[in-house]
Amino acid sequence: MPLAFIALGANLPSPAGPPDATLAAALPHLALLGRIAARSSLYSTAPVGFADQPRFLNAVVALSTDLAPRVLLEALLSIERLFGRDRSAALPNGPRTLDLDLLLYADLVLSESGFEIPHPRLAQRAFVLIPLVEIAPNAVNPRSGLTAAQLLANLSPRADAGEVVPFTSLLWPSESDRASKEAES
Ligand code: PH2
Ligand code: MG
Ligand code: MG
Repeated sequence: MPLAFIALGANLPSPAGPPDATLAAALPHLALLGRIAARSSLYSTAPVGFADQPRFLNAVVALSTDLAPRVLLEALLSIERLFGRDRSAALPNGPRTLDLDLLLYADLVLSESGFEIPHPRLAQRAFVLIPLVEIAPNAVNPRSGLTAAQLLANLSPRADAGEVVPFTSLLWPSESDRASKEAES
């Protein structure tokens, strides 16, 4: 089954609650689209592109899926709408209740109007690369041939990449917490 990587982001409350509740509540919806093969931890990140807005929470999920790329994209947009995403008057790079971006889809390279894989800004964004490297350091961007870890290493010296710090939430247990809970029960 093809493996897709999806970036999750939020910086406004949604019907599910604050951003950590939104990202946690989005997971079962993503799981309906395939199998969640890996999930990064949560990161609190400085807004990139439009500074005067709340900090974001970001994460990355690896989804193994039989959905074709377009179908997957449409499904992601409909999950965004479920969580109150309103694109009507939205600023580019502005605040949002939930953003689900398709970063990579197997080794596919695709350029259509409004739909590009790999995600065109993947290599510039620490808030995407840090969680991606956490779960898949060797994932390759088929446009450049560089791995996620290489992209992050190239990005590090840049001041405009955005500050990223780990964020702890009871709604988003780390993969190691979950493993130890299972061992106890
Ligand atoms: N998303 C954007 C624009 N800026 N900044 C951070 N920190 N995190 C995001 O997810 C983000 C952003 C556009 O989608
Ligand atoms: Mg985005
Ligand atoms: Mg988006």
